[in-house]
Amino acid sequence: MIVSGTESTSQKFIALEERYGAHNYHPLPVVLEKGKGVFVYDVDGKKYYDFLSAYSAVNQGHCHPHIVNALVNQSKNLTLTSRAFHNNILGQYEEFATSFFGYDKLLPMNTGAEAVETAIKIARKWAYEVKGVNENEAQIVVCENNFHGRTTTIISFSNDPVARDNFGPFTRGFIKIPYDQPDALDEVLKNNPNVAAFLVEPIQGEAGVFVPSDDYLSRCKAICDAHNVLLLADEVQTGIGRTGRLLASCGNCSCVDKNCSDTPDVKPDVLILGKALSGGVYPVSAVLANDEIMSVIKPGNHGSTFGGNPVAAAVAIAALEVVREEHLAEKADQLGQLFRAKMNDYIAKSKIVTLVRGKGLLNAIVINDHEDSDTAWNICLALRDNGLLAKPTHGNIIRFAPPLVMTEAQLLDCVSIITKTLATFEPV
Ligand code: IF1
Repeated sequence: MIVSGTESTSQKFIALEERYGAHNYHPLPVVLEKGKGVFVYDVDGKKYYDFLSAYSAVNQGHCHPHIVNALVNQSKNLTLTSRAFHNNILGQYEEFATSFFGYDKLLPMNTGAEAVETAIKIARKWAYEVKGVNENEAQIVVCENNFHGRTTTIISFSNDPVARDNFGPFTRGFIKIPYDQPDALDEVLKNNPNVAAFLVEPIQGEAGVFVPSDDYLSRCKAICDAHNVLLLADEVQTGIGRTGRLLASCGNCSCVDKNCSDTPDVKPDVLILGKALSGGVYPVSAVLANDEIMSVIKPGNHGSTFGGNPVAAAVAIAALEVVREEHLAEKADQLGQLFRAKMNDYIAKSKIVTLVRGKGLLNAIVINDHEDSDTAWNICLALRDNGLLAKPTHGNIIRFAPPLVMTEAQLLDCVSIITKTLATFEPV
């Protein structure tokens, strides 16, 4: 339980945000001041397991020394040149990351939403200049319940009223189909020669960690190929080890782990990365594609003041080195299987939890209550009191996504915190 001293120190910082910050979030009431590996500490020194990892940005663990060193060292030398001049790190990073993920070229940006926007722009330009679609008629197919970011174009094809309402007028040129239904994609592409691309999350994160059928992406890729349509994979949340593979789509990446057999490999035409590309140390995102596609972008077509800056480039190299050297994809795979097995043991005798789903260390439990109930929120408050931080996604789903640097003993400790907490919510 929280002692009154804790409450008052935290309350002071919460009140400042409440008074001076825009109210665009409803955070769990906990004020953090330090992070190390799988742990975060609040302003009173209370220690928590982080089971959100900043929405999968902190896959490498908080303040990973190798990544922080890269940040500190690079920031003493050169932080920003803009792209008006070259810098000596960007090319090294581009060489490193293209070989890491198996693409010809990389376009550097800062946030996930910017990378998604970049992919959309590349796909449209490709449609006009390579595929031969008439000007302004290109369409992009997206999925129901997608989450790709917060820009005006991206929310134009969201179906979350909270993210969308009263932000119109919206960008045209998007067609929505149900997720995990390749036949729906086939139907749209058969009837529409103006489709440039299909934009998809390999697992829908915000929708509640919705894992599609094993062959979903490979079937979508085949359908796209048959209709000369680009597959744009948004791996901002699923990429970089989170789901037990380097990428959730995984095609032809340099991922040499042996866990790639359950889902067929798919190489997206355009790969969108963010979040853990920097280990959460700095905003770094990227779009990767082969030359036939990326070459539609010419000087002046696209860019960003901070995109590809030396600090971002140095940090991203270090963050990817950690993923490879610490075998984080393999760890996520093994720990994820253990986590779901332990949760299923609990669920077998639970009334409050109906199921656990996910892949690697991107998992969610579904609470046996209606969507607008506050049970999931109350469980998260109790988890906080018991030393573990997680956040509901929708009223009745709790996402569990710890840093991938967790040990098996720590994971079992977390399972014990979670199950003991859940037990206090079981009906008597
Ligand atoms: C927030 C969710 C997660 C993403 C995918 C692009 C972006 C995201 C698949 C944009 C961002 C974030 C943003 C964050 C909450 C979070 C989130 F719950 F909203 F859906 F992770 F699950 N593609 N996801 O998941 O990346 O521009 O934010 O760097 O507070 O909005 P960004």
